[in-house]
Order: sequence, then C-alpha cells, then structure tokens
Amino acid sequence: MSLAVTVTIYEPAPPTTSGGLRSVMVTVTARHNPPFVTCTDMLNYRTAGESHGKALVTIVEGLPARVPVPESAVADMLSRRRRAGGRSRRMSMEDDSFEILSGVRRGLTTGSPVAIIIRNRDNRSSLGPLHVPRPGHADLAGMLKYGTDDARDVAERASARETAARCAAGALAACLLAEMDMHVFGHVVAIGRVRQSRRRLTLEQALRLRSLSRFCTVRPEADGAVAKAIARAAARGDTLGGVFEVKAVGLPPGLGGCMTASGRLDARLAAALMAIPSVKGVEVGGGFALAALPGSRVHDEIVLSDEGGVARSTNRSGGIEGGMTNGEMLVVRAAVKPVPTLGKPLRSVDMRTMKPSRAPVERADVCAAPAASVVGEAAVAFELARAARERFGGDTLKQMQAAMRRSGGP
Ligand code: EPS
Repeated sequence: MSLAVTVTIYEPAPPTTSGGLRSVMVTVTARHNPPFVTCTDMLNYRTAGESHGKALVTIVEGLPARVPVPESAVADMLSRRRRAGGRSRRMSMEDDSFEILSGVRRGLTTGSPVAIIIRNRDNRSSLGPLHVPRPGHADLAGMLKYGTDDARDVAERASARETAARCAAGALAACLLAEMDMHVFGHVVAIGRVRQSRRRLTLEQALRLRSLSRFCTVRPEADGAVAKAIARAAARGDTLGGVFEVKAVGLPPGLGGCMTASGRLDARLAAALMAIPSVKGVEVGGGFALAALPGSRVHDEIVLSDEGGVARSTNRSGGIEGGMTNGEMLVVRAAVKPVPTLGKPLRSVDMRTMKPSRAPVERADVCAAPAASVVGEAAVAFELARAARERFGGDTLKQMQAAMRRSGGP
C-alpha cells in the first residue's frame, strides 16, 4: 500500500535571502513488516527513593516490545546483590520483594515504560540528624552543597541502598541482551589484600562457581580466607574495599562509536561504573598496567581465522578499540574503596558547634565489594543494552534481532 503525503519542511536560509517553508510530496510505503526500523526512545532509566524511605522506584524507558521478562530474572539480580557477603544486619531485614507496575504484560514488555517498586522493610522516617560528617561519605560535601548542618537527607539518598533499583533496571537490560545472545557476568577478584588468582572458565562454569561463593567470586574454595579478612577488619572497627570484574560475551562489533566523545562505549561504561557508590577507579582490559609496556606487548594482533575471517590472538584491549566493541570479550574492572562508616571512627568536626568530634558509628556494611560486583554487572548490562538499542533500533525485539543479523553480528 502506498500513501502520498505532503510534508512542509523548513529550508535554511542561503547567505543572501531569508529562510522559508517549502512543501514537498513524499511517498510513504506502508507494509505489514516495515522495511525500516525506528527507535522512538533510547534506553534510559531513573530511580527514586531513600535508604530508609518507603520504597525504591525504577522507571526504564526505551525497551522494545515483546522482550520476555520473567520476574525471576529481576528477583535473581536483587537477591544476589542482597545476599552478597560483607553486608550489615540490614540485609537480613530486607527481602527486596518487588512489583512490576507497568510496561510488562503476560511476561513480555509492551514498549511502554517499565516501572518497578521495591519496598523497604526498614523504613524509619524517625532517623535523627547527622551533624558530624563521616570522612569518605557524601555527608560533608552534601552539607556544603545544600547549606545544612544535618547530613541526614544527603546520606539517605547517597546510600548504596539505591543500587537495588539500578539492579532492577540492569536485570531488564540483561533480559534484552540474552535474547540477542549477549551475556554479562560480574565477579569479585579481590577483597582487601585477598586476591583471587585467574582461572580460565566457560560462562557456564563461571556461573556455577559464583553461585557457590558467598562473596561473588569464582573461587568458592577461598571464601574462608575472605570471610576471615572481613571478620578481622570488623573486629578492629574497620572496613575493607575490593576489586570486581565484569565480562560480557557475544557482543557484535560496533557497539558504541568513535565519531563523537559521547558515543565511546568505554567512556560510557566507565561513567556507569564510577557512578556506583564507593567505586574509585575503572580499567578496561589490561588497563593501567598497559601504560608501562611497549606497544608491541600491548596491542592484539589481527590474524586470519580458520573460518576465513579475522581473529585476535590476545585480548589486552578488553574487547574495545576506538570506543567500539571489536567482537572480543568485554573485560572491565572497578576498584571499590572501603565503606566509610567505621566502627572505630576517624576524626571529623561537628558542623553545628564547629568543634572537633569523632565521626558517628552507625550500622553499616564492612565490605561492599561483593554487592558492588552485582551492581557493576547490572550497570554494564544497561550500557550494553543502550548501545545495542542505538545500533539496532527497532520497536520490537524481532526488529532488533533482524537488524543485528543484517549487520553481520553473530
Ligand atoms: C548503607 C548502609 C547500610 C547498608 C545500606 C547502605 O544500611 P543501614 O544504614 O540501614 O544499615 O545496608 O545498603 C542497603 C540497605 C542495600 O540494600 O544495599 C550506606 O550507608 O550506604
């Protein structure tokens, strides 16, 4: 079926005349399966909610229609984050039960925004003021920014509780990626000084091993050493940091871009990871270590593959060159600083009296790196899904899958 329509367009002014409107005739071909793909809303999410408020809310816009979203996918991501070792008693109080309020019908996305609510069990509105800022927390910077001597409102939003809502968004993104055979995997590689030695594993093996580890590592046999390190820190009134790694497989070449600064996928991944509370550093592939090596020992040689295409003999670039995926496995790592709320607190100042004081001791986690590894996985999944939406468009999952096949992706 063809349809003739008149469109009025604005013509930019040539240097000597004024601009004007002009009508042109265009023919629109309407078919059942349009040969073009559109992407009306790029993938985005927002969260609302405070640590001890009534609930956390996530709204995800821009998912294509008809993506299977089993509730178990969201439940699994939330429960992995909640159960990750090193947390405070708060984690046994919360159950992170959630409700999908919109955008999913009979287990499939409809294309409309997906809203998810996670109710807080510990929803005390009666928490007292916080006049002494904790070094390393958002307290002092937030007090100065908002012109207050009470950091409670700042701390309530800056709290890592909000990352539960990010995990819900990431779980939806992972559902979309899975339909395109892309899979994201986060795991802890170090807690304090306890480092996990590297291990070559298939995704299935890694998933199985991680499910056996309380600390989200692929070395469950080392859980004892990690637990000891965390318990020792807690007994000293101290906290620990760590490093997590996120890998992604099945990525087609060309996610992200090199034409604009904002298109670069490595920059976007770094921003998403740095936005996780307590993350102080991000590296891609060989990362900081590459800076000390000559180019000949850094760059991944391009060789002919058995299938007649090209392959890489190594993957020191971590799957990204020029801000785009190159078809290899994505490897990113993030450094998580120790939790700022200490049992044996550091020096600070009472902002009401301006007298020296010790930082307050509040219930808090001892080590957030295991939970952060789940949040990191969610964050990377979301950025990859966003980049895939940009590259493949589509109002429906099928259109997106077809566009990916046409692009020569796997
Ligand atoms: C947090 C402090 C702890 C954590 C909380 C983040 O909460 P509370 O002060 O109530 O003991 O448990 O994290 C979560 C509740 C969560 O779900 O991750 C902080 O100050 O950042």
